[in-house]
Amino acid sequence: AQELPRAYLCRRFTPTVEAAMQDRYDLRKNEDDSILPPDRIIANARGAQVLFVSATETISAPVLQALSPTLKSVATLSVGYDHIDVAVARAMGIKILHTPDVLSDACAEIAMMLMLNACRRGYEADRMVRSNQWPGWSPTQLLGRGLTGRRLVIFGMGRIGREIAARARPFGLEIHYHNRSRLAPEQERGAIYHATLDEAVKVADILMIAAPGSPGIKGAINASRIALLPANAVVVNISRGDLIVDDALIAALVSNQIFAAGLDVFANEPLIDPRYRTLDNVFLTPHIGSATHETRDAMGWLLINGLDDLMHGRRPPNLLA
Ligand code: 8YV
Repeated sequence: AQELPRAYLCRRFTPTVEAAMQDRYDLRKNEDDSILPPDRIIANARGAQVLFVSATETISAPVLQALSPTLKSVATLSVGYDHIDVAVARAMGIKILHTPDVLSDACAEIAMMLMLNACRRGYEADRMVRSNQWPGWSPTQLLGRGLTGRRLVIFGMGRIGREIAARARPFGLEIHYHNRSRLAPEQERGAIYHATLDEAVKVADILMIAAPGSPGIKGAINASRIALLPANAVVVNISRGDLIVDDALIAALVSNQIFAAGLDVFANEPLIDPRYRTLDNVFLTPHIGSATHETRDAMGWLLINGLDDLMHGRRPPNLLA
């Protein structure tokens, strides 16, 4: 029998996806699904041609170098690739595959969940009922901020941003966006373009952060930008935590300079800034944007199919480098 190529799986994928991997590879797994530091990845994956990772693994130049020349491809179960040194991989001829498109719907759903819960005080409402602290209905109880007729600014109108816009329109939100460049009209679908982030932030009743996590926009949502937000604004982040300066956002939440925030991503996950846990006006989720059964299967299959393409000399649609 022909020998199967060796692969190492850093995180446990869904059963169907792991079964498909098992058919194609001599597969070794990080059985307990722990987050492996670079030295453990290097030790465990030695000899592998394919490395399956997620955004929790840092695949920096030393990791790529230590696993070369055997390593041919890194397949990441994420659309984001800020955890991978793509330039070094490219220079070394190591192919990088990621998971665009298949997770856009799921991420847009979580964006809506965060936005609605932040605007309508979902955390406080749930807690009131659950903790048996509901004194009964009152005309002034848990008043939120409505969505209808307000302006939603999408920072990063890419694949996911456009799915958010599609879901937000029926809520009666007026859609604005900021990207490095303006979209074509058929992608824009009436959304209003702002050439600078400052201009966009100034009109953001709701600021939705959906931009890819690239070094150039780290800390983009800082104190001076937060100061530009209209009164009672809501900030939502489904992208990467390091786009926000936590000190600045927390200060604005504490002083009620902004109304609320909804956060699915954080700097230094899972060790989030502990002050977030003490605030009533934030709605927090643990990086579950793409976490549906269907989406995680689709993400896994996209990687497997892309690797099959590479094996047969075809260019995979999800090839980064
Ligand atoms: C991933 C994500 O599930 O795709 C991304 O970039 O942030 C999530 O969908 C997560 O990062 C684990 O890889």
